[in-house]
Amino acid sequence: MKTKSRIEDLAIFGAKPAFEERLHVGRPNIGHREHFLERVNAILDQRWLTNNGPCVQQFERTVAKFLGVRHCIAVCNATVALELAIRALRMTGEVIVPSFTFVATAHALQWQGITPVFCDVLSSTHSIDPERVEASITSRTTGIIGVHLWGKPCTVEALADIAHRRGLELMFDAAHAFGCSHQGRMIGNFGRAEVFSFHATKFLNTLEGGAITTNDDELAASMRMMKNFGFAGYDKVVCLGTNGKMNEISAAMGLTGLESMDDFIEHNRRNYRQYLEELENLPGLHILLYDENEKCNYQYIVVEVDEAASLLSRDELMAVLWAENVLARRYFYPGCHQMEPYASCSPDAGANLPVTEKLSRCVLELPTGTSVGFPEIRLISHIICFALTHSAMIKERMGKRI
Ligand code: T4K
Repeated sequence: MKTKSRIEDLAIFGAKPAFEERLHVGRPNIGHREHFLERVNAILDQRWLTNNGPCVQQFERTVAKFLGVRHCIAVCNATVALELAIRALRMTGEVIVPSFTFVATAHALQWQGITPVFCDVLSSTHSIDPERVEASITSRTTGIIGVHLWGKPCTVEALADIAHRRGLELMFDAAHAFGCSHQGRMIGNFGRAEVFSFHATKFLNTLEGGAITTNDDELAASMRMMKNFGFAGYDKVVCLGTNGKMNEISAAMGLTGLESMDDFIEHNRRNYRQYLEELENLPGLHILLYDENEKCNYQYIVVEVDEAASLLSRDELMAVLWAENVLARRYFYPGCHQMEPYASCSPDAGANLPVTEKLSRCVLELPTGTSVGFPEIRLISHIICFALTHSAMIKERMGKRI
């Protein structure tokens, strides 16, 4: 059997993986290539490459319409978008964020001299736990940043209630959540502002890119100026700004991806359902479920490997997958609180973050997206099933290598 012979050749036992055969997490979704190239040609013909050009304007209008939000401000990446929104909301002192997120969420605060206060997450959704948020508020707290991790919405209402009662700003890192909804309303409309990432690895990509969305006219105007050095017209700078502009080629990629979004979702949903079918009933393995009554982008296949019930640990399973050229990833490991500069500032932070600590030890992200289909998922699932049913042999061979 093909899977068996591949497994017997595990690279951890000495075989060399063929680079071009690797199955990655995060392979970009690429829309209609010809449409993209036509747009690029038009951009080159017009010789308008950046600085709020026609493609960026069209991209912003299209995204705002799709999300049903008043303003979309396209930016060069989501990290800068977070920095802009945080500054425009005048957050200072301490801001409460989850530690179980990509480190950019925390860095966007620290970069501006604001202390990210790490808060634990809910084990059900992997998003920030409102009860823990409330307990983390101090006299220095000015805001909360929720992260809709994996495109699964935060408990938005509970967070809004806390922000309202305690006089705090609330915004969301929606880097993973383009095309997702919460109670029928598109993500992009919650809090004072929301930030999307259009990085190559995201559901919708602009190569590199991001956007801030808001229904607040004043806030939008201020962020627009900030992303363009603080210019409020020719020769007139009215505030401290930066260069956060999206370029035209990126916007062209975004417009092209938007045309194919329904296909991306359908493909991702098929992949998700196949993984559910193939991996169901394996001891100690849980796939994070999406609420199919909401709009989802299904961009992430997130597996929890239960340390107590599984026959292999998450890291052992990952080693087997990597040996078989399946580059599953430990997102988000370790938690931000264990990364610098945060670990040195608060070496004991983990004591208050038991769910984060557990998730960072047990979560594994598997390849999906439009570059992965039925045969790849079948192969990945077979490798996982084989590994779990031959765990003793795998452990023994791994032990011998050490
Ligand atoms: N907030 C959250 C919650 C985020 O997840 C992120 C980004 C941000 C904020 C900040 O957004 P941006 O400022 O980036 O717009 C990757 C991405 O670089 C990062 O955007 C993403 N989150 C994070 C979760 O993943 P790395 O360091 O893990 O990337 P890397 O180079 O290891 O690539 C990841 C996988 O994607 C690999 O398997 C290879 C594959 N890949 C990657 C690229 C760039 C491709 O197949 N093709 C490609 O072109 O951070």
